[in-house]
Amino acid sequence: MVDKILRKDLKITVIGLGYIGFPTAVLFASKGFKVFGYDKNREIIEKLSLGELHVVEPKLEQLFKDALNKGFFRPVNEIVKSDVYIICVPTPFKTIGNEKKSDLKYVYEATLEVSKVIEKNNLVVLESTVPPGTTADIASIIENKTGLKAGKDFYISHSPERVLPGKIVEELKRNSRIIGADDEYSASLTKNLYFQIVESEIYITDTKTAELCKLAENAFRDLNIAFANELSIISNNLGIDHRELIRLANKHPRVNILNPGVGVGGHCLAVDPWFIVEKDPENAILIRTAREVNEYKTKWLSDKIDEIIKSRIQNRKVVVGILGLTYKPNVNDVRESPSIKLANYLIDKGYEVLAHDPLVKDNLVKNVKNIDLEELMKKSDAIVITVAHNVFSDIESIFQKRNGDKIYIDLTNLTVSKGIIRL
Ligand code: SAJ
Repeated sequence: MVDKILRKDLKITVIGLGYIGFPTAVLFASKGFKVFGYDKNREIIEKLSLGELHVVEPKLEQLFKDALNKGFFRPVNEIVKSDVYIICVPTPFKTIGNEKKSDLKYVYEATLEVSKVIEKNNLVVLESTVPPGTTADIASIIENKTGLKAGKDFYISHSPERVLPGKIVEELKRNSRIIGADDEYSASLTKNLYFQIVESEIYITDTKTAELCKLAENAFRDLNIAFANELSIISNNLGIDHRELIRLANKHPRVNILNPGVGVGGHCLAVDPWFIVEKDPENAILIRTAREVNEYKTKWLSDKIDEIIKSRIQNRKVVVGILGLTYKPNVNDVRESPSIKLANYLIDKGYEVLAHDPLVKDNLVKNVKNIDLEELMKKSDAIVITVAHNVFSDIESIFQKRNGDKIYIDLTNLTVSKGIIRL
């Protein structure tokens, strides 16, 4: 197999063509491997077959078109026998009572698909973010279904991605990578394979450590953002500008406070820490609390906005316009978006909420109408900046050209002028 990797004479099937699987598949194809991109969503496969992208990321379009034209990348809706199977399916959470638990149904579905076609000496790599123990579980499933033995007849590893949406192609190449495997040959095969696309260090460990490592990275960031969010609430209650506070505190050589915001969204930070809580609920006290603080921040902002509006406008229906629907700036992803949660809190309080986000397609957000900026400015009594997209960098001058009878609120770092309330 190592020879085949070096000769690029290897068939790879990537299962799940989302934000991670698709760029990963395209990157392997761009290096000359024969890559089959498998997704059970037929719409994605049809689109890709026509040369159309469903994931917007810098540098991705050209790489994809080249790989498709040269025949190195083939979108498929049935799993194809290959040497390597890379599982990149989503791992959302499900809410059971007060608890949030990982929902591994897509991982298990993908494992069953692989079990149908896997042969001796093949390699399975699980890239999806999972609770510790999952790679060992899927190895057992494949063993039970096929009679093949992991580490002897077939090889298996966990290689969690670490890329930042908005910089996926660049970071897939540049970031170092962790590979977890429970036998030496699985580890060395995976390392040889990823060495073809990764230009940085590759570190080897066991599967459980690699699984927890990925979760710990995202929980670490979630916790740090929770600290900033909590500080912003305390500052507001004490009449202190948290931007000034954080700017000054960060002058200390060993302090680096992150930016408070509308809350924490996306399919990673808002989800992964719960997978640690699930494994040790008694002891994951800080990790759970950070999640709760970040969720509370959105609710707290909705109460604050309500208070501000009620102090200025009474006895009539108020329209709130929010600028930004995505979970963070300059991406088109709305999963777990705190801006949408904020919009829903405001709707629950009786406001009509309109939104403007040029990066989001209308049909992605069902409950909040996405209209153009001019119409939003005209129809809204209060305008709230929720996401600091680059396209909003001039928003302050647009506000200034308007008469002052509207309430302007900035939940980002975009504006500086008086007259705009910053929370
Ligand atoms: N956010 C803040 N304040 C900040 C930074 C972020 O409120 O100072 C918010 C963002 O607005 C967003 C959320 O946090 O709602 C998450 O954004 P992010 O840019 O921090 O991270 P993601 O979710 O886009 O990507 C993370 C990254 N993980 C880490 O930085 C540890 C990325 O490297 C991972 O590959 C990715 O999760 C993943 O796929 O797990």
